[in-house]
Formats: sequence, C-alpha cells, structure tokens
Amino acid sequence: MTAIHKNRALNNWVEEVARYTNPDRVHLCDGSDAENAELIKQMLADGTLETLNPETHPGCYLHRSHPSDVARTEHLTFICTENQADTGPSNNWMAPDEARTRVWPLFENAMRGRTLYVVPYLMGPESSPYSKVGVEITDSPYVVVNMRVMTRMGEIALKRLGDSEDFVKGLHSLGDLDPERRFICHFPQTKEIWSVGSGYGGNALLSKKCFALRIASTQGRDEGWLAEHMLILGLEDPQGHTTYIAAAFPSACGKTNLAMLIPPGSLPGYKVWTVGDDIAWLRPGPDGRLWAINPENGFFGVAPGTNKETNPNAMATIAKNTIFTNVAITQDRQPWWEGLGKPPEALTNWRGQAYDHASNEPAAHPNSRFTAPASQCPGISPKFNEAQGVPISAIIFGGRRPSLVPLAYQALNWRHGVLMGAMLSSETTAAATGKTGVLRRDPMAMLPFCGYHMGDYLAHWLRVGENLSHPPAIFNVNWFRRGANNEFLWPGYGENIRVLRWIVERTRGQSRATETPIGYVPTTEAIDTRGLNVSNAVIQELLRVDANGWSTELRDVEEYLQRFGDRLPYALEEELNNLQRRLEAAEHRSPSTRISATLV
Ligand code: SAT
Ligand code: MN
Repeated sequence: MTAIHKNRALNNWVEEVARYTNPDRVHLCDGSDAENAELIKQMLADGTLETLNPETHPGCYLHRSHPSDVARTEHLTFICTENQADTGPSNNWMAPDEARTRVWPLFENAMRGRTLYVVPYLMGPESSPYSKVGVEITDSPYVVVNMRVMTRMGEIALKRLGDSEDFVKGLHSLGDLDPERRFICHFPQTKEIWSVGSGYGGNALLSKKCFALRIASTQGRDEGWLAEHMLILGLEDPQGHTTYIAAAFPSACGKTNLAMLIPPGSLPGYKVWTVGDDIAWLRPGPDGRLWAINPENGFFGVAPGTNKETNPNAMATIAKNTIFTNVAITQDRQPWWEGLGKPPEALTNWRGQAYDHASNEPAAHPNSRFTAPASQCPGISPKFNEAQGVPISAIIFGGRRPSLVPLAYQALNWRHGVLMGAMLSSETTAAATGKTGVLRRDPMAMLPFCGYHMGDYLAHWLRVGENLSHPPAIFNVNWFRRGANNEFLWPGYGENIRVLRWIVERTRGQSRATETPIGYVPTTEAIDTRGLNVSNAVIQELLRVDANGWSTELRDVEEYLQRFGDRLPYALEEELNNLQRRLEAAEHRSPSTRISATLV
C-alpha cells in the first residue's frame, strides 16, 4: 500500500488496520465540499440517504438507521484498563487482552467490499492551544458526513497534527449491525477507541462521547482539567454585559434548548449566546477562573419536541445543510416529528412505512436526531472560535425530577456544589436503550461518559475547585416538577431565562435567596414572573424545601455513593453528613414545611 500521509504514526496505523479489515479502497478525507458532495451522491444512490424537499430544506438529507440501532447502548460500552479498579463500578470493564480476543476479531475482513475512510478531525477551535486531534477510521460514509458537521474535519486537523504521534485513534466498523456483535471499547491508556456493530451517533461518531468525554475525562484527570457533559451559553443582560454559564443535564433533558434559548418579550434586553450544546472542556486559567471551550463544531440534537415555540434558533439552524436521522417525512418530503403539531394525513414513519394514525406509536423515533453546523445557529456566540474559550461564572446541574427538587437552588460553596453534582439524578430518556422514565442517579450527568473511577472523578472535581481563586458558583435546577394532575408546574423552554437571570445575579451578589439546609433557594419575589401565567402558590411549591423528603433522598444518595467505596473522597462524605445534620435540625424546627432562615 502506498503511504496515505507523511505522518508516520498515522500511516502505520492505517496500514495495520487496512491489512486486517481488508477494505476495497482507502480514502483519506480532506473535508472539502467536493468530497462531501461525492459521498452524498454515493449514499443517495445506495439508499443510505434520501433527499429532503430542496425548496423547504435545501441541502438536507434523511437517514434511516437499522431499527435496532437507534440509541447509545451503554451495556455494550466498555472501558478497557489493565486494572479493573481504575474504571470503577459505574463503567463496564474489559481487560485489554480480553478485548483483543473478543472484540478485535470482529474487525477481521469487516471492511471487505467497503471503503475505509480515514477521518482526521480537530476538537476545539483551530487557534486554541487546548484543541486536540483525533483520527477516526470508519467504513460508514454516513459517519464521515456527520463528522464533517460535528468537528473541524480534514485538512485543518492534518495541519494541526503535523508529524506528531499525539492523536486519539478511533476505529469504527458497522460490522453486521448485530447487537450481539456490538462493542464500544475505550483504551484510555493508549488513547484508542474500537467501535463495531453500530452506526448510531453516540456509538459511531467517535469524536463525541467516546473521545471528547470518556477519553478526554481521563486526560483531564492527568492534566488538571475537566471534560464535561455540559452546554455553554453566554447570557447578555440589558446593559450589554455577558456572563457565561456551563450546564450539565443527562441526555435528552433539553441542553440544546437551553443553549439556544430566546428570551420571551416580557424580559426585554436579554440575549442568550450559544457556545455549545453538549460538551465542555473546562480549564483553570491563569486568572484563577475556570475557562471553557466547546470541542465540537455542530449540534447532534434530539428532533422531537423541537419547534418554533420551544426552540426557534434550532429550527433556523436546521433549515438547511442538515442530516436528519430517523425522523418521519411528509408527502412533500419535509422532515416531521412529534411536537410539530397534528401529524399530516400522509406521513411516512421513521421506519419508512406509511404512518398509522390509529396507532399509539410515534411517527419519528423518540431519539431521532438532527446533525447541523454550529455556524448556522442565529445565536452562535462571537466567542465560539475563541482560543482561550469563555470564563465560566456559574455551573448548573439539572435533571428530570417530578417532585422534591426545587426549581433552582445554589450550593453554599464549591465543595457543597460537588456534592450537589454527585447527587444528580434524572428519569431515563430515549437517548440510551432501556426503559425510559426510571429514576437513576447520574453524577454530573457523566454516569455513561466518565472514562475512569467515579470516586476519583469526584476527587478530581474537588481538586480543580481548590486551585481556583475565583471558582464558578454552583447551582441545581429542575424544569420538570409536576403537579397533582401530573402537569408540569413550570413552563420551561424560553421562560427558563427567568431562572438563568436569578443565577447570573447571584454570581454578582445581586439577587435574593433564603439559606436553607440544601442551599440558597430563591425567595418567591426573586424569580421575575411578570407576564408569566404561574400563580404565586405554584411558585411557592416550586421553591419549597421539604426537609422530610430530602432526608429520605439523602439515604438513597448515601447508599448510592457507598458503591464508590474508599475512592469516594472523605470531604464529600463530610459534606453529606453536614447536609444531613442541617436537615435534621430543620425537621425539628418545622417538619416538612418551607424552612425559612436568614435572607442572603
Ligand atoms: O450520545 S449521543 O451523542 O448520541 C446523544 C446523547 O446521548 O447525548
Ligand atoms: Mn449528550
């Protein structure tokens, strides 16, 4: 085989993989328009893609995946370290030797009859010293065109790589798409990823969860920074001052909507700038603040529920040059999903069949997705490509909790905030296979994405905070509280700006809160409800701290955290004990009612 590139390490690896996987052709991707057009042409010819209506959706395509390959498969995702104790109880572990005998053979001749694409990509802005290079080898042209949207792909990455050996090696093959022969293996020690048997985003776009979270989190541990499942946004106030916030929510809990929020008319002068919707790399800066870059270059967002009311900026972003996966299509070939109003008469469902209106089945898959360039977002931050990133003033944790957890509250300090993140829990969603709507603990929304022992991860968070002279304030939010009739108590979406505003003002010591055992809770007046159809009683309920309920919650948290054994930092156990003690004291004073104490 002739050398595909002058970089020796790259070349040797590609040769080794090509010898084993036996493709018909090897193609090094340059990321050009012409290359993209050629791949699309080929996929239209073989049915991998279908053209959407060029009038309404220019440059947009539909892909229907195999019906058994529509979400991340966490039970088939492994961290492969020599020592099992390094991966911890929250990850599946496989010894590297076992991976070599069990998983590597699945790649043998796997690319026969296919093209092996070499996809070099850069995670982070071109000018940033914090950006990192990855190379994905894949036999899926669908993966290539998605990688071109999601990352800075092609020449730009090769230029950055030069003759360095320092890149993350990701090997992906569709294999035969049989879930029985599906594995996603990570080797943090050698910065390698093997993924076989799936073409789905989080399993196959190896830049995303595999590199930017699982591998990068271990790099962050070793180098003193954090790779997090967080959106990044800038909130500009009417005075023109922008405050940056990073927020962690589990998959499909509205990160993209929050990152692209458009404030309602009743709050004039506020604007949200989108820096990222899924992943943040956070580093302590020389000024003692925490700085964030978004390593990605596009959005891989959940389609259902996205519409002109819930997320107008997303609708504008995906109006052109977007790949839709597993959505339904209308008769005139427009993409369609639940949340876009009444289903049209003639509709083709995500499986490509005529939609049966009498069925209870959704027409689009609940985890159907759009892949769209960040540059198309009307609210994209002017700092999107900034080398140093943006300084973070607040970190938010949030999940889907129908009861107990208030609309918003603030941690007393960094250490308490780390406990807050460690306590995060949420109802499961369609982003991963398995039952939805089940409450699961998901520390920092990183449970499926932390590449090492969660106990060590929490200790690392504590360490990072200790080294910041100006750490971000830490908050928890819950947009998903339900009332007696199971209705949502808080309108959510654009109205969440009211909570963001309280948060930003807190970071400046401006807005009011009550100190409660669980942290600083907004006073009812502190959340601006002008123009909002939410009664005072509902606001009070949303901000109520139920000391009894929290005591029960903490028993569950304690039991959960025990599983991290002696790797659980002592400081967090102490923090949990303090919280328990504060709740007990409050229960004695005023059981299960709102605990009022000093205004702060
Ligand atoms: O993992 S994906 O990137 O496919 C989506 C998610 O679960 O956040
Ligand atoms: Mn995600």
